[in-house]
Amino acid sequence: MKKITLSATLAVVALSLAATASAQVKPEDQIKYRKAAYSFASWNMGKIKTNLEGTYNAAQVKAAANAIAAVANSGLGALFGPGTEKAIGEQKTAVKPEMFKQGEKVAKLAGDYAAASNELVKAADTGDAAAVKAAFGKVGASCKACHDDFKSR
Ligand code: ASC
Repeated sequence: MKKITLSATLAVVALSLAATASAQVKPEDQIKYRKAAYSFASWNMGKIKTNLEGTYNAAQVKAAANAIAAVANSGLGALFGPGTEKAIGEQKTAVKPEMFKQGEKVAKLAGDYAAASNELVKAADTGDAAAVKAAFGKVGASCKACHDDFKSR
């Protein structure tokens, strides 16, 4: 039997709850909201990167880390409902349709992203730039892991 981490298990639960939640949001809005969520997380990643490369402002890093964790823990699976595997009118998506057939893998990736983001918050709370740098790298790696498999262009 395969060993499943707690965060992956929680992500599976989140995905099954997501099926209910996604029914309440129009497919084109699911695409719109998930793109907005990842763009917002990306903006916050950029702020942390700038802090690590220049003057470290602990309050700004904490705020950014919390924003990223909020996105990662928000149950994003709800925004990958049926019909959202390709563009709907003007609402484009870079998701690869294969993502919708690999639930277990996606749950693991989503769980890793949430776990890494939660560690980033803990590191940011310490105010230790070196700890933030390490945790930030792990969050970036969790973003990349999903992009490598499931993001086109
Ligand atoms: C970011 C950002 C991403 C990820 C990815 C990591 O800061 O916007 O999409 O990190 O580039 O490889």
